[in-house]
Formats: sequence, C-alpha cells, structure tokens
Amino acid sequence: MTEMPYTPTDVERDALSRIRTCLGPKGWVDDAETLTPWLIDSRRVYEGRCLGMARPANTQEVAEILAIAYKAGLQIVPQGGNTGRVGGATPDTTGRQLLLNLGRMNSVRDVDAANYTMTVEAGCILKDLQGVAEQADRLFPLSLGAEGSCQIGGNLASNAGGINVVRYGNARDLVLGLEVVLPDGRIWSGLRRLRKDNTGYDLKQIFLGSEGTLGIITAAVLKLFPLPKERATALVAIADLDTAVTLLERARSASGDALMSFELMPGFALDWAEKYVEGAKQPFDTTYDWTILMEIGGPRTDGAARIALESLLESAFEDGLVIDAVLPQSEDQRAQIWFLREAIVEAQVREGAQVKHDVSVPVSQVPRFIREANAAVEEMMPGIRPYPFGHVGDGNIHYNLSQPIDMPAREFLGRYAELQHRVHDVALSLDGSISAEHGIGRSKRDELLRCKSAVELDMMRSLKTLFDPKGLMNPGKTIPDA
Ligand code: FAD
Ligand code: 2HG
Ligand code: ZN
Repeated sequence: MTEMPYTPTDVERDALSRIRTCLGPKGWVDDAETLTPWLIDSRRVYEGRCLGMARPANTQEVAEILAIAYKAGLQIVPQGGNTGRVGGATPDTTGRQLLLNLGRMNSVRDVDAANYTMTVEAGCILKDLQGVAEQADRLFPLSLGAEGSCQIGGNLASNAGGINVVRYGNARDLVLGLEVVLPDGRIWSGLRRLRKDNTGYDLKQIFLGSEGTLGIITAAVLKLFPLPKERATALVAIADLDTAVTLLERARSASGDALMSFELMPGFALDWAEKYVEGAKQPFDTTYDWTILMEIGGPRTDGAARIALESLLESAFEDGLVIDAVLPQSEDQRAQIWFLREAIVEAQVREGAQVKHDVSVPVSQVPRFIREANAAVEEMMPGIRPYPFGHVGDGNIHYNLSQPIDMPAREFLGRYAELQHRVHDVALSLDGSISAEHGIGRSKRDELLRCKSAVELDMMRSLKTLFDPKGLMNPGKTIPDA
C-alpha cells in the first residue's frame, strides 16, 4: 500500500515557503531521489519521511529557519553525515518533520596552532578536520570508522568515541567552545578558546551528547594536540581474554601513557573480514581466540615508540601473555592492519542478521562481561554467534550477535529486544552502561528507563523542557516519555 504524502496545514505551508525563500534553491531539497539516502539510517533499520531537507549555508540561516519553525510548531530533525548507529538522525514516518542537514556549513573559521585550537563549522567532515590539523603540525585525535563521511556537528551532538579515546577522551573532552542555535532561533555564541573558564555552569556540556534534542550545534572550538611523529603499531594474539586487561595496564605504564589505541577483535572476525571485504588480509596463519590492535604514539622520529612497544611485547611473550604478533614495517602495512579493524564491522553484516550493542563496563570487568553475556545469550538461543569487539582500552565492547547459521533472519531479529535486554542486564549488573559511545537516539530510548534513576530522568526532562518548551527538537529521540 502506498502511503499518502502528508498535507501540511496552512500555517505549516506558510512557514515552509518562508524557509525556502530564506535558504534559496541551493538550501532546499525535496525531490525523492536526492532525499532517499538521508531518510534511512546507517544500520538500515529505520526509514522515515519528511517535509523536505533544509541545507543552511550559515548560522544566521539556521537561526532564521528555527525561528520560523518555532512559531509555526514545525518539528526539526537535525542531521550531520547520517552515520549514527541509533536512528537519531532519521525522521519519523509521519512526513510532518523537517530535516535540517548541516553539510553545507563546512568552513574552518580559524586554525590557531599557537593556542592548539581550531574553530570549525558543524558540517565539516571529520577526516578533513584531521587533515587541517595535520597541516598545522597538530593532531585532532577524534577518529572512527565513519570519519570519511560523519560531520563534526554529529560527532559532538552524539559525543562520539572511536579509537583514540584511551589517550585523548571522547568528543566532549575535545571541545573548548560552542556556537548553538536554540530552538526559538536565538544564537548562543560560546566560541571561547579558554583552557580555564570557571564562570558558572559549563553550558557547552549540556549540548555535547544531546543528540539534537536541545538545539543545533553550528560551530565549535576544538582542542588540538602535538602531532605524534611516530606511531608504533602491533596486532597481537593474546593467551586469553583476561590477558587483555593485564596487557593494557602494562602498555599504559610502559609507554608513559602514550598508548593511543587498544582494540579487541576475536580471531574469527579477522577471517570474516578477509572472506567478505575486498582488500582485507588476515595476517596470522592461525585463527586465534583473541587479538589486540595497539598503537603507541611518540613525539620524535627516533624510533623510541617502537623500541618501547617491542620491549613491552618481549616481556609479554616471556610471561605467556602474548602468543603471536605482527608489527607493520611500513605506513602501508600499518594502514592494512587498521583497515582490517574497520572491515570487521562490514564483514559481520555480510554474515547475516545481527543484533548490535555498544556497552561499557569498568575495564577490568570486560572479560567477565563477555563470558557472562556469552553464557546468557547461548542459553536463550543455542547456536547464536557472539561477535564481541571494540575499544577494550575504554571498557567499551560492541557485543554484537550474529544469527545462528540455520535460523531464518526474521526469526532471529524477532528476538532483538529480548536479546538486547538480556545483554544490557549483564552490563548493568557490572556497573556498566547500555550506550558507551553511540548515544540513545531512537533505538535505546526505552532501555534508558532501566538505567536512569527517577531523579536523573526528572533532571533530563526538565532540561529538555527548559531549552525546548514546545518539544520541537528531534522529538521521540533520547528522552523516554514520562
Ligand atoms: P548523524 O548520524 O547525522 O547524527 C547523529 C545525532 O546527532 C542525531 O541525533 C542528530 O539529530 C544529531 N545531530 C547531527 N548534527 C547535529 C548538529 N549539528 N546539531 C545538533 N544535533 C546534531 N561512533 C563512535 O562513537 N565510535 C566509533 O568508533 C564509530 N564507528 C563507526 C563506524 C561506522 C562504519 C559507522 C557507520 C558509524 C560509526 N560510529 C561510531 C557512529 C557514528 O559515526 C558517530 O556516532 C558519528 O559521531 C555520527 O556523526 P554524523 O555526522 O553522521 O551524525
Ligand atoms: C566501531 O567501533 C563502531 O567500529 C561501529 O563503533 C560498531 O557498528 C558497530 O557495531
Ligand atoms: Zn565503536
């Protein structure tokens, strides 16, 4: 059955016409073909409809659109690169919501190498920003698999994590100042570059990780760091899961806390990557149970980081923690190993239906979490194939599940909520979180009720009402209904 398009009310029609005039032809998209990819989320779980997509070119235009929308009661769904994993940037199916994509706001306003900052607009692609920082002999450390298409506004709105958190923190730790357009169209110019600013509430932190529910992030002052001149990388096979924690402790101390990445991958995930993803190559002859991809940064090109890594691994071999290792000998080989890490995400998609998780527990509890979650899901569904990987250095595991080989995908996905609930039980029982880095969005909104106290929920809802009294910003996302 074809769904009828939504017919806007007179007030909405008038508001849309004024928005289109304000944006001009380059700033408005409503043809179905161009819109389609922006109406489906990156996991292909949600598909929505919308009144059209506004693509403002600057902060003033965002302010004007929001002011018009506020008066007319139009709902807004903010969107960056649309790579989010929780359906936060997808409109609902009513067709009544307006998509607001920041992609045209992609200027770097300032790079200040002396103060180790850059000021950028929300629509800048993350990978481009890493390049801009590097040009200035600086590092912008946020790095994740979707960096070629996600936008910094989306990264900040979802407080993204990624592969360098163990050394540099989450997105929220990398921000000094923000510019935000509030739901009624007022602009908050908070683009301060100060390392110390203790003048009352830290308002930027309220918008970081708010997933488009409180306002539109239009620009940010980002922290930069000295650019590591050397990166020493190793892919190692470890004796067992508990070893990951011991090796992490040793790596942090031995490197003087210059450990940048510490990623866990099950050995069979490397096989799947090689099988399904063109260009991915499993470097070991054996399928080990567990592998760790680790990287240490160094300030000079004198090989000191590599020496530190080699001596760490030597002692780990002697003590039986590490049973095999590959150390790339060139930048190309290093890139291949990182490609393998990214490829395991796509490989799992190709192996059938999946249930995804993004949990965190205290780092020392990761082995226990994986063991207990494995036992729990195997009991619920014999033959299920756990595929746990991720940022073990931060206690963050993507405890993904692949369908049993002989089970129809539909039957497996029919038990999505039940499996998710059970895995979250295990994480919560270990003082963990149901969302470490992907956010809540639409897919985990109801699960939030299980892990926030009444007081916390009350504070969240009060903030929402304060900033967005008409409930127009990304409705149905992040904040569970009362
Ligand atoms: P979108 O998906 O467009 O939006 C995300 C949320 O932010 C939505 O709620 C949206 O409404 C809101 N939003 C977007 N822009 C704005 C704005 N300017 N103002 C206000 N609200 C806004 N995430 C990680 O944390 N770590 C990873 O390692 C990681 N790896 C990934 C690998 C792959 C292959 C993929 C596909 C995704 C991965 N992600 C990861 C998830 C995703 O890339 C991140 O969450 C990213 O930060 C989202 O950015 P985006 O620009 O695509 O935002
Ligand atoms: C990663 O760490 C991402 O690769 C994506 O956070 C995880 O989609 C996933 O399962
Ligand atoms: Zn991740």
